[in-house]
Amino acid sequence: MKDDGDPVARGSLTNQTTGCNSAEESQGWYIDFIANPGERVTASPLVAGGIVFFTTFEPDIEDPCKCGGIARLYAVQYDTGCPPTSPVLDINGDGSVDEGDMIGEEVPRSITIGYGLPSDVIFDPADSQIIIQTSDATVHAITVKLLGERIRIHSWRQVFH
Ligand SMILES: [Ca+2]
Repeated sequence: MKDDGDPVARGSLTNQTTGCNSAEESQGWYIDFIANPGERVTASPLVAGGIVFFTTFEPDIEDPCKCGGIARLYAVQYDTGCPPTSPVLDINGDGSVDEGDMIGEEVPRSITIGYGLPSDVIFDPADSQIIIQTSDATVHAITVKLLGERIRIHSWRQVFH
């Protein structure tokens, strides 16, 4: 979303619920989770290498009071909401990100990562992995390939309180 200080109406955003529409003239984009009843974002997103990563949780539709549900990871272009132009997530789990991580001719914008409420997304630049924990205590490490230059730590400073 382009924030110029004025309130943004839904009508001035591009609907990216299905497909990839041009977002050039709009003030941002949105995705409605209409394919999976109850699906919602419950944790903070992360932007890295032009991609916004965020998790969603779809409660168990049979018994919404149960603690379980489906956790998904989304990876879309941060400025348009469109799927990445080349594979970003290692969806077949072979440790590398390439054409084998496409579904047919398309780069998927989300994958199911497990069962339970997902945590915030954490990026591990040393191993190029997205780390997410689900409420069933499983830690999911998904290899990613970011667009552009590889992200690495150039320096750091330690702050004592
Ligand atoms: Ca792969």
